[in-house]
Amino acid sequence: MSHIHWYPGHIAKAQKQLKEKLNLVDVIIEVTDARIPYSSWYKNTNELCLNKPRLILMNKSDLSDSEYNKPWAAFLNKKTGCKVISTSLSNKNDINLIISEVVNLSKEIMQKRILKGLMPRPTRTMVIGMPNVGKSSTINRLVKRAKTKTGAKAGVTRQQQWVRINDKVELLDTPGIIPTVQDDQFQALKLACVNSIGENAYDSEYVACGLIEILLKYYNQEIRKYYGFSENEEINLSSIALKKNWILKNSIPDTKRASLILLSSFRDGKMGKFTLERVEDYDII
Ligand SMILES: Nc1nc2c(ncn2[C@@H]2O[C@H](COP(=O)(O)OP(=O)(O)O)[C@@H](O)[C@H]2O)c(=O)[nH]1
Ligand SMILES: [Mg+2]
Repeated sequence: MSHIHWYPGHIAKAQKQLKEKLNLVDVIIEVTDARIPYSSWYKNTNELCLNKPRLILMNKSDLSDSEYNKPWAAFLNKKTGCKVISTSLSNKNDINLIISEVVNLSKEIMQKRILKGLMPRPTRTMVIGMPNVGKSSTINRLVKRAKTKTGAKAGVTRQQQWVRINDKVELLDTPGIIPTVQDDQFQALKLACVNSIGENAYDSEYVACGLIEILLKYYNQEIRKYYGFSENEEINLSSIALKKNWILKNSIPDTKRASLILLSSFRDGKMGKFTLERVEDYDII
């Protein structure tokens, strides 16, 4: 039985819309979540992206365990051949890096245009990724950069849905959503943990139990400390609810409440900086 449900009809439509947009660009910026680099990276992107040059961002790296950012960047680079960088809302420098990487990645295409006798033009790029990984935030940050750099010049205002970031780069101002088409339930569970899956597709207690299991595997000490459990106490939704004194009528522990608060504390980094996946578990080929 599967616990997290997919809607194949929506997926086909979303994929078609995404392909139409991808046709318009030279370079693709794919955003993933640094806490689950494997599960938030779309495995068929090479095909979906028509083999166009692509920059992969491991975003929300302010919430991930910094020890694992580099190994995961190396892993994704090995699997895709793409440049991979860690980014986050709190890192102001990464926007410049994104822009310069996009320019770098388009050099060959621009050279070819010139050889064909075509007019030089700015590199066109767009941001894609699964839900909630930070696509809109990344677009907003890029667009803000555009204002400060080119605001005073004439002729660089918005034209249709393209935003001129600088004289070399134009950005499509809406993201491409990669439908979370996953038949792997463990991957789906981790996507639910980072809020990348609609909340009505799963039961919060099921997802929270899965998250507890992963956290106990990799961050046992930290979780015990966070909730105040000793070495040999069992940690589950009931024991957390009891500890917090979240009790329903008839003295039943409020496991629903425990699950919702656990998920939100994990998602906003209150519990700590955690990465839920390890390269060793996937680096088999
Ligand atoms: N901590 C943290 N939160 C982020 C980061 N990037 C985006 N977010 C938050 O994640 C949520 C989803 O971001 P959004 O850009 O709307 O994701 P989208 O669905 O991919 O467009 C929002 O609450 C953002 O504020 C980041 O680098 N760090
Ligand atoms: Mg968005």
